[in-house]
Amino acid sequence: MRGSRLVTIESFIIEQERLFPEATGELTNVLYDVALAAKVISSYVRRAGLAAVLGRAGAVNVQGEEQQKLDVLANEVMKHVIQKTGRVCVTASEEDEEPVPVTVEHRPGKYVLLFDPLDGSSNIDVNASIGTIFSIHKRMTPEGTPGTLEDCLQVGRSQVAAGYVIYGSSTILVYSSGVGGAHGFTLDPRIGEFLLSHPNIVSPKSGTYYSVNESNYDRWSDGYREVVRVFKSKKNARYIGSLVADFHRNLIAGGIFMYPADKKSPQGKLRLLYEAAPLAFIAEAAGGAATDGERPILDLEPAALHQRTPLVIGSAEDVAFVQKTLAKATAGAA
Ligand code: P6P
Repeated sequence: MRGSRLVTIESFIIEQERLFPEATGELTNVLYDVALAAKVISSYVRRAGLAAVLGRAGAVNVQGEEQQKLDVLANEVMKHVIQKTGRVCVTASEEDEEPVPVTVEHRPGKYVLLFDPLDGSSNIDVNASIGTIFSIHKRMTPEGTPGTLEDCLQVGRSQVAAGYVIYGSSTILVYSSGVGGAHGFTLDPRIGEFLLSHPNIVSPKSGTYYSVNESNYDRWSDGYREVVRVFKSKKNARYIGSLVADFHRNLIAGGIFMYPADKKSPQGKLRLLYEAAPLAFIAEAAGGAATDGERPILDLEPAALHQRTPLVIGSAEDVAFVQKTLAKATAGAA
Protein backbone atom coordinates (compact mmCIF):
# COMPACT_ATOMS: atom_id res chain seq x y z
CA MET A 1 0.00 0.00 0.00
CA ARG A 2 3.06 2.22 -0.59
CA GLY A 3 2.02 5.85 -1.09
CA SER A 4 -1.68 5.30 -0.33
CA ARG A 5 -3.38 5.98 3.01
CA LEU A 6 -3.92 2.77 4.97
CA VAL A 7 -7.71 2.90 5.46
CA THR A 8 -8.96 0.20 7.81
CA ILE A 9 -12.56 -1.00 7.63
CA GLU A 10 -13.09 0.37 11.12
CA SER A 11 -12.02 3.91 10.17
CA PHE A 12 -13.97 3.73 6.92
CA ILE A 13 -17.18 2.63 8.66
CA ILE A 14 -16.85 5.53 11.11
CA GLU A 15 -16.44 7.90 8.14
CA GLN A 16 -19.54 6.38 6.55
CA GLU A 17 -21.46 6.75 9.82
CA ARG A 18 -21.15 10.51 9.40
CA LEU A 19 -23.53 10.18 6.41
CA PHE A 20 -26.23 9.33 8.94
CA PRO A 21 -26.65 12.21 11.45
CA GLU A 22 -29.01 10.11 13.58
CA ALA A 23 -26.51 7.23 13.78
CA THR A 24 -25.81 5.96 17.30
CA GLY A 25 -22.81 3.86 16.35
CA GLU A 26 -24.58 0.56 17.02
CA LEU A 27 -24.77 -0.40 13.34
CA THR A 28 -21.09 0.50 13.08
CA ASN A 29 -20.40 -1.95 15.89
CA VAL A 30 -22.42 -4.72 14.20
CA LEU A 31 -20.29 -4.25 11.08
CA TYR A 32 -17.13 -4.41 13.25
CA ASP A 33 -18.41 -7.66 14.75
CA VAL A 34 -19.06 -9.15 11.29
CA ALA A 35 -15.55 -8.14 10.20
CA LEU A 36 -14.10 -9.80 13.31
CA ALA A 37 -16.06 -13.00 12.62
CA ALA A 38 -14.80 -12.90 9.02
CA LYS A 39 -11.18 -12.73 10.24
CA VAL A 40 -11.72 -15.76 12.48
CA ILE A 41 -13.45 -17.77 9.74
CA SER A 42 -10.74 -16.77 7.27
CA SER A 43 -8.05 -18.06 9.64
CA TYR A 44 -9.75 -21.49 9.67
CA VAL A 45 -10.45 -21.54 5.92
CA ARG A 46 -6.82 -20.65 5.16
CA ARG A 47 -5.52 -23.68 7.07
CA ALA A 48 -8.50 -26.00 6.49
CA GLY A 49 -6.31 -28.81 5.23
CA LEU A 50 -4.12 -28.63 8.33
CA ALA A 51 -6.56 -27.82 11.12
CA ALA A 52 -8.66 -30.99 10.84
CA VAL A 53 -11.66 -28.91 9.80
CA LEU A 54 -11.97 -30.41 6.35
CA GLY A 55 -14.59 -32.93 5.46
CA ARG A 56 -18.09 -33.70 6.53
CA ALA A 57 -19.50 -32.86 9.93
CA GLY A 58 -21.60 -36.02 9.87
CA ALA A 59 -24.86 -34.08 9.99
CA VAL A 60 -27.41 -32.60 7.61
CA ASN A 61 -28.67 -29.02 7.87
CA VAL A 62 -32.23 -27.74 7.63
CA GLN A 63 -31.79 -27.58 3.86
CA GLY A 64 -31.11 -31.31 3.79
CA GLU A 65 -27.53 -30.56 2.77
CA GLU A 66 -24.55 -32.48 4.15
CA GLN A 67 -22.87 -30.09 6.62
CA GLN A 68 -19.14 -29.63 6.31
CA LYS A 69 -17.10 -29.15 9.48
CA LEU A 70 -16.27 -25.62 8.36
CA ASP A 71 -19.99 -24.86 7.84
CA VAL A 72 -20.69 -25.68 11.46
CA LEU A 73 -17.62 -23.87 12.70
CA ALA A 74 -18.34 -20.72 10.69
CA ASN A 75 -21.92 -20.74 11.96
CA GLU A 76 -20.79 -20.97 15.58
CA VAL A 77 -18.19 -18.22 15.08
CA MET A 78 -20.78 -15.84 13.60
CA LYS A 79 -23.23 -16.44 16.47
CA HIS A 80 -20.57 -16.35 19.19
CA VAL A 81 -19.13 -13.03 18.02
CA ILE A 82 -22.51 -11.39 17.42
CA GLN A 83 -24.73 -12.68 20.23
CA LYS A 84 -22.87 -11.29 23.23
CA THR A 85 -22.43 -7.70 22.08
CA GLY A 86 -25.95 -6.46 22.81
CA ARG A 87 -26.32 -4.88 19.37
CA VAL A 88 -28.46 -7.63 17.85
CA CYS A 89 -31.78 -9.07 19.09
CA VAL A 90 -31.87 -12.17 16.87
CA THR A 91 -29.72 -14.03 14.36
CA ALA A 92 -30.88 -16.35 11.58
CA SER A 93 -28.64 -18.65 9.61
CA GLU A 94 -28.82 -21.07 6.70
CA GLU A 95 -27.48 -23.65 9.16
CA ASP A 96 -30.17 -23.14 11.84
CA GLU A 97 -33.77 -24.24 11.36
CA GLU A 98 -35.15 -21.42 13.53
CA PRO A 99 -34.01 -17.89 14.36
CA VAL A 100 -31.76 -17.68 17.45
CA PRO A 101 -33.07 -14.92 19.76
CA VAL A 102 -30.52 -13.01 21.80
CA THR A 103 -31.68 -13.61 25.39
CA VAL A 104 -32.15 -10.78 27.82
CA GLU A 105 -28.96 -11.30 29.83
CA HIS A 106 -27.12 -10.23 26.69
CA ARG A 107 -29.36 -7.12 26.40
CA PRO A 108 -31.03 -7.68 22.97
CA GLY A 109 -30.00 -4.90 20.60
CA LYS A 110 -31.92 -3.10 17.89
CA TYR A 111 -30.54 -4.98 14.88
CA VAL A 112 -31.20 -8.30 13.17
CA LEU A 113 -28.43 -10.32 11.51
CA LEU A 114 -29.16 -12.98 8.89
CA PHE A 115 -26.35 -14.91 7.25
CA ASP A 116 -25.12 -17.82 5.25
CA PRO A 117 -21.99 -18.55 7.28
CA LEU A 118 -20.12 -20.43 4.59
CA ASP A 119 -21.68 -20.52 1.14
CA GLY A 120 -20.32 -22.92 -1.46
CA SER A 121 -19.00 -25.25 1.20
CA SER A 122 -18.98 -28.22 -1.20
CA ASN A 123 -15.92 -26.45 -2.67
CA ILE A 124 -14.00 -26.43 0.63
CA ASP A 125 -12.18 -29.75 0.17
CA VAL A 126 -11.03 -28.79 -3.33
CA ASN A 127 -9.75 -25.34 -2.32
CA ALA A 128 -12.16 -23.37 -4.51
CA SER A 129 -13.29 -19.94 -3.27
CA ILE A 130 -16.14 -19.88 -0.73
CA GLY A 131 -17.88 -17.08 1.11
CA THR A 132 -19.96 -15.66 3.94
CA ILE A 133 -23.05 -13.58 3.12
CA PHE A 134 -24.74 -11.26 5.65
CA SER A 135 -27.83 -9.07 5.86
CA ILE A 136 -28.65 -6.51 8.58
CA HIS A 137 -32.11 -5.13 9.37
CA LYS A 138 -33.50 -2.98 12.17
CA ARG A 139 -35.77 -4.94 14.52
CA MET A 140 -39.56 -4.57 14.15
CA THR A 141 -40.55 -5.81 17.65
CA PRO A 142 -40.23 -3.82 20.93
CA GLU A 143 -36.68 -3.03 22.08
CA GLY A 144 -35.31 -4.95 25.04
CA THR A 145 -37.17 -8.16 24.19
CA PRO A 146 -35.63 -11.20 22.48
CA GLY A 147 -35.97 -10.92 18.71
CA THR A 148 -38.46 -13.03 16.78
CA LEU A 149 -39.12 -14.58 13.35
CA GLU A 150 -41.10 -11.42 12.51
CA ASP A 151 -37.89 -9.40 12.89
CA CYS A 152 -36.24 -11.70 10.32
CA LEU A 153 -38.99 -11.73 7.69
CA GLN A 154 -38.34 -8.28 6.23
CA VAL A 155 -38.23 -7.19 2.60
CA GLY A 156 -34.75 -6.76 1.16
CA ARG A 157 -35.26 -3.07 0.38
CA SER A 158 -35.38 -2.39 4.16
CA GLN A 159 -31.87 -3.74 4.84
CA VAL A 160 -29.75 -1.16 6.64
CA ALA A 161 -26.54 -2.85 5.50
CA ALA A 162 -25.45 -6.05 3.76
CA GLY A 163 -22.40 -7.65 2.26
CA TYR A 164 -20.26 -10.71 1.82
CA VAL A 165 -16.78 -12.07 2.46
CA ILE A 166 -15.00 -14.07 -0.22
CA TYR A 167 -12.28 -16.47 0.93
CA GLY A 168 -10.39 -16.63 -2.35
CA SER A 169 -6.83 -15.85 -3.41
CA SER A 170 -7.25 -13.19 -0.76
CA THR A 171 -9.99 -12.57 1.79
CA ILE A 172 -12.14 -9.62 0.72
CA LEU A 173 -15.11 -8.14 2.60
CA VAL A 174 -17.56 -6.13 0.50
CA TYR A 175 -20.37 -4.17 2.18
CA SER A 176 -22.82 -1.37 1.59
CA SER A 177 -24.89 0.63 4.06
CA GLY A 178 -27.28 1.55 1.27
CA VAL A 179 -26.06 5.11 0.90
CA GLY A 180 -22.62 5.87 -0.51
CA GLY A 181 -22.06 2.80 -2.66
CA ALA A 182 -20.42 -0.58 -2.12
CA HIS A 183 -16.84 -0.91 -0.89
CA GLY A 184 -14.31 -3.73 -0.72
CA PHE A 185 -11.65 -4.37 1.93
CA THR A 186 -8.82 -6.86 1.59
CA LEU A 187 -7.56 -8.66 4.69
CA ASP A 188 -3.83 -8.01 5.16
CA PRO A 189 -2.71 -11.16 7.02
CA ARG A 190 0.49 -9.42 8.12
CA ILE A 191 -1.45 -7.03 10.36
CA GLY A 192 -4.84 -8.78 10.62
CA GLU A 193 -6.68 -5.75 9.28
CA PHE A 194 -9.22 -5.33 6.48
CA LEU A 195 -7.80 -2.46 4.38
CA LEU A 196 -9.79 -0.46 1.81
CA SER A 197 -8.91 -1.93 -1.60
CA HIS A 198 -12.07 -1.42 -3.72
CA PRO A 199 -13.62 1.99 -2.87
CA ASN A 200 -16.97 2.81 -4.52
CA ILE A 201 -17.34 -0.34 -6.61
CA VAL A 202 -19.17 0.40 -9.88
CA SER A 203 -20.25 -2.68 -11.79
CA PRO A 204 -19.95 -2.46 -15.62
CA LYS A 205 -23.36 -1.93 -17.27
CA SER A 206 -22.86 -5.09 -19.33
CA GLY A 207 -20.29 -7.79 -18.83
CA THR A 208 -18.15 -10.45 -20.45
CA TYR A 209 -19.25 -13.33 -18.28
CA TYR A 210 -22.38 -15.35 -17.81
CA SER A 211 -22.65 -17.84 -14.95
CA VAL A 212 -25.26 -20.60 -14.89
CA ASN A 213 -25.25 -24.36 -14.34
CA GLU A 214 -25.96 -25.49 -17.89
CA SER A 215 -26.42 -29.11 -16.81
CA ASN A 216 -29.93 -27.98 -15.77
CA TYR A 217 -30.73 -26.93 -19.38
CA ASP A 218 -33.34 -29.67 -19.96
CA ARG A 219 -35.32 -28.45 -16.93
CA TRP A 220 -35.35 -24.77 -17.92
CA SER A 221 -38.17 -22.80 -19.48
CA ASP A 222 -37.90 -21.82 -23.16
CA GLY A 223 -37.16 -18.27 -22.04
CA TYR A 224 -34.00 -19.24 -20.14
CA ARG A 225 -32.92 -21.50 -23.00
CA GLU A 226 -33.19 -18.51 -25.36
CA VAL A 227 -31.25 -16.29 -22.93
CA VAL A 228 -28.37 -18.78 -22.74
CA ARG A 229 -28.43 -19.34 -26.52
CA VAL A 230 -27.78 -15.60 -26.97
CA PHE A 231 -25.22 -15.41 -24.16
CA LYS A 232 -23.27 -18.34 -25.66
CA SER A 233 -22.71 -16.31 -28.82
CA LYS A 234 -21.78 -13.06 -27.03
CA LYS A 235 -20.21 -13.86 -23.66
CA ASN A 236 -17.80 -16.19 -21.88
CA ALA A 237 -19.12 -18.92 -19.57
CA ARG A 238 -17.67 -18.84 -16.07
CA TYR A 239 -19.29 -20.97 -13.31
CA ILE A 240 -17.42 -21.83 -10.13
CA GLY A 241 -20.44 -23.30 -8.33
CA SER A 242 -19.82 -20.94 -5.43
CA LEU A 243 -22.31 -18.06 -5.47
CA VAL A 244 -20.08 -15.51 -3.73
CA ALA A 245 -17.14 -16.26 -6.06
CA ASP A 246 -19.27 -16.05 -9.22
CA PHE A 247 -21.06 -12.94 -7.94
CA HIS A 248 -17.82 -11.15 -6.93
CA ARG A 249 -16.11 -11.76 -10.29
CA ASN A 250 -19.15 -10.48 -12.18
CA LEU A 251 -19.52 -7.48 -9.85
CA ILE A 252 -15.94 -6.35 -10.48
CA ALA A 253 -15.44 -7.42 -14.12
CA GLY A 254 -19.03 -7.27 -15.35
CA GLY A 255 -21.35 -10.18 -16.02
CA ILE A 256 -24.46 -11.99 -14.91
CA PHE A 257 -25.25 -14.92 -12.62
CA MET A 258 -28.46 -16.91 -13.01
CA TYR A 259 -30.00 -19.66 -10.95
CA PRO A 260 -33.37 -20.13 -12.66
CA ALA A 261 -36.44 -21.85 -11.32
CA ASP A 262 -36.76 -25.18 -13.10
CA LYS A 263 -38.85 -28.35 -13.03
CA LYS A 264 -36.75 -29.75 -10.14
CA SER A 265 -36.52 -26.48 -8.18
CA PRO A 266 -39.73 -24.53 -8.93
CA GLN A 267 -38.62 -21.73 -6.54
CA GLY A 268 -34.99 -21.90 -7.63
CA LYS A 269 -32.23 -23.11 -5.29
CA LEU A 270 -30.86 -20.00 -3.61
CA ARG A 271 -32.31 -18.48 -0.44
CA LEU A 272 -33.97 -15.08 -0.46
CA LEU A 273 -33.20 -13.68 2.99
CA TYR A 274 -29.51 -14.46 3.46
CA GLU A 275 -28.21 -15.03 -0.08
CA ALA A 276 -30.23 -13.22 -2.79
CA ALA A 277 -31.35 -10.14 -0.83
CA PRO A 278 -27.92 -9.13 0.59
CA LEU A 279 -26.20 -9.68 -2.77
CA ALA A 280 -29.00 -7.75 -4.51
CA PHE A 281 -28.39 -4.89 -2.05
CA ILE A 282 -24.71 -4.86 -3.07
CA ALA A 283 -25.50 -5.23 -6.78
CA GLU A 284 -27.86 -2.23 -6.76
CA ALA A 285 -25.42 -0.16 -4.66
CA ALA A 286 -22.82 -0.78 -7.39
CA GLY A 287 -25.19 0.17 -10.24
CA GLY A 288 -26.15 -3.40 -11.07
CA ALA A 289 -29.49 -5.18 -10.71
CA ALA A 290 -31.07 -8.32 -9.30
CA THR A 291 -34.43 -9.94 -10.05
CA ASP A 292 -36.19 -13.27 -9.77
CA GLY A 293 -36.38 -13.10 -13.55
CA GLU A 294 -39.29 -10.70 -13.33
CA ARG A 295 -39.41 -8.67 -10.08
CA PRO A 296 -36.58 -6.91 -8.17
CA ILE A 297 -35.22 -9.23 -5.48
CA LEU A 298 -35.28 -6.32 -2.99
CA ASP A 299 -39.06 -5.98 -3.38
CA LEU A 300 -39.90 -9.66 -2.70
CA GLU A 301 -41.87 -10.08 0.55
CA PRO A 302 -40.50 -13.08 2.49
CA ALA A 303 -43.02 -15.53 3.96
CA ALA A 304 -40.57 -18.07 5.37
CA LEU A 305 -37.05 -17.94 6.81
CA HIS A 306 -35.46 -20.36 4.32
CA GLN A 307 -37.58 -19.32 1.37
CA ARG A 308 -35.89 -19.87 -1.99
CA THR A 309 -36.02 -17.64 -5.06
CA PRO A 310 -34.89 -17.76 -8.66
CA LEU A 311 -31.97 -15.34 -9.03
CA VAL A 312 -30.74 -13.23 -11.95
CA ILE A 313 -28.07 -10.81 -10.70
CA GLY A 314 -25.22 -8.71 -12.05
CA SER A 315 -24.69 -6.05 -14.73
CA ALA A 316 -27.84 -3.94 -15.17
CA GLU A 317 -28.17 -4.26 -18.96
CA ASP A 318 -27.66 -8.03 -18.82
CA VAL A 319 -30.32 -8.43 -16.11
CA ALA A 320 -32.70 -6.25 -18.17
CA PHE A 321 -32.04 -8.41 -21.26
CA VAL A 322 -32.97 -11.55 -19.32
CA GLN A 323 -36.18 -9.94 -18.02
CA LYS A 324 -37.18 -8.81 -21.54
CA THR A 325 -36.37 -12.20 -23.10
CA LEU A 326 -38.30 -14.13 -20.43
CA ALA A 327 -41.30 -11.78 -20.82
CA LYS A 328 -41.24 -12.22 -24.60
CA ALA A 329 -41.10 -16.01 -24.23
CA THR A 330 -44.01 -15.96 -21.77
CA ALA A 331 -46.06 -13.71 -24.09
CA GLY A 332 -45.23 -15.96 -27.01
CA ALA A 333 -46.35 -19.02 -25.07
CA ALA A 334 -49.66 -17.35 -24.04
P1 P6P B 1 -25.41 -26.11 -8.37
C1 P6P B 1 -23.46 -23.81 -3.30
O1 P6P B 1 -23.98 -25.04 -2.87
C2 P6P B 1 -24.63 -22.95 -3.77
O2 P6P B 1 -25.53 -22.74 -2.74
C3 P6P B 1 -24.11 -21.64 -4.33
O3 P6P B 1 -22.96 -21.20 -3.70
C4 P6P B 1 -23.86 -21.97 -5.79
O4 P6P B 1 -24.00 -20.84 -6.63
C5 P6P B 1 -24.95 -23.00 -6.08
O5 P6P B 1 -25.30 -23.62 -4.85
C6 P6P B 1 -24.44 -24.06 -7.03
O6 P6P B 1 -25.54 -24.96 -7.25
O7 P6P B 1 -26.78 -26.73 -8.41
O8 P6P B 1 -25.06 -25.41 -9.66
O9 P6P B 1 -24.31 -27.03 -7.88
